[in-house]
Amino acid sequence: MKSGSRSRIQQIQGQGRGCETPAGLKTDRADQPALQGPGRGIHSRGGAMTVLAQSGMQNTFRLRASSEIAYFALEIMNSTPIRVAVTGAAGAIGYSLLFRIASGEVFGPNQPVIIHLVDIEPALPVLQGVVMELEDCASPLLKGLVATASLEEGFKDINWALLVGSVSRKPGMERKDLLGINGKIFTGQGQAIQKYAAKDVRILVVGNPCNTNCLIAMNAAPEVPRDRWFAMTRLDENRAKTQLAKKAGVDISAISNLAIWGNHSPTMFPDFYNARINGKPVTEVITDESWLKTDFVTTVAQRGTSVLKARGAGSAASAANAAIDSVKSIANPTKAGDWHSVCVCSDGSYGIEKGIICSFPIRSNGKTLEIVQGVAINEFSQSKIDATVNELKDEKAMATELGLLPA
Ligand code: NAX
Repeated sequence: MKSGSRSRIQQIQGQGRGCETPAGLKTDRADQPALQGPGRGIHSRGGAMTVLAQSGMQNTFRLRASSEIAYFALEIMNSTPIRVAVTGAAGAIGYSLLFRIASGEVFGPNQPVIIHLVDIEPALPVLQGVVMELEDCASPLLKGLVATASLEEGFKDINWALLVGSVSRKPGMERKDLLGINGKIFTGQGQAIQKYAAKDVRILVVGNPCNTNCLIAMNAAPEVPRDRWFAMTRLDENRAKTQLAKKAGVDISAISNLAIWGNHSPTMFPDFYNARINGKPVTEVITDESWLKTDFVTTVAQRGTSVLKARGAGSAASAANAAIDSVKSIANPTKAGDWHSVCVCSDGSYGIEKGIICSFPIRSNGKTLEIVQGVAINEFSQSKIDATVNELKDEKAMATELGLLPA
């Protein structure tokens, strides 16, 4: 791929300038000076609607149709669409992800989106088919599509980047070879994000090796704050929760506080000691500790391989689902007392090397994330965390040796 080449195959722009209210009333900024801030420009074509009051909720207005006696409470959309880039958009995970973004499931039912579908040049014909299908969903929230192999177009003004695209490991390929190929991709994408993305951009890396790819991209974009970079271990968390729920014979919603520590790889540690089932420690409900330490950890670690063997293809729908869960958990406040798993730039918590992208127990206040402090770690857990963190340090050393990270 020649980055920066203009290879856009389709662009639907300009639709995000107004918004349709649920009553089908067209809004238009150009002739509506009265309202400022989110939701500005709300009026009917003939000016029949008047804004009576703005409720405590952002973008919720109480409206009255002057032609009618009744009062209506209408929830209206944000007038400004956010731009979301998905790389590897022609791939399997992309196909499971894009339609859910367009439907409003990820960013909410009132948030219009413009999706940037980014892939390499040879994938553009396939991408064109994906674009057609997205259009054919007729989602009222989808305000534009940009399908491109150009990093400039792909990342221009984006608020979220979901970096899924990467090259899969081929038979006979060493881990270092894979890192060499994918590392270069993430260097270019990091630089492009710094140059072209919106100031509030947040980035979730899914493409493997996702922790180190994220580290490489983050280092290639020193002006993008480090707390905006995330890599995905949510699929491991979801897999672990399912195994615990099945073993305990409880509903999945009974499982909480399940943190994945370390690298998204078979070395990751699903921390069953601190997880809870209906508020009780897992070890009080599942008393077979040996099962937890062996079968459970191994099943979660090998789940991707098991899916691959059974399906003849890697986890795609569950991976897309985990990406959606990750974004929602980052962007919305965490339920009281709970936490979730996402890889963030280590601040040295729990003695984990500062600056590496590592999975921790995380809480969000909807704007910023914090690594949960004071989680108890016993000898077994510590040995597991050390092993997975050592693997991250090895990958970092490898990337440094390959010139993908500063020495
Ligand atoms: P596919 O092979 O189906 O799709 C990959 C797509 O990426 C292709 O369309 C390809 O053309 C595109 N691509 C390659 N280089 C690119 C570049 N430089 N810029 C933009 N696009 C590029 O793979 P898929 O099943 O979608 O998996 C994508 C990635 O997710 C893989 O690296 C995979 O290992 C990783 N996964 C990560 C998971 C996680 O939990 N973090 C779980 C699932 C998955 O294994």
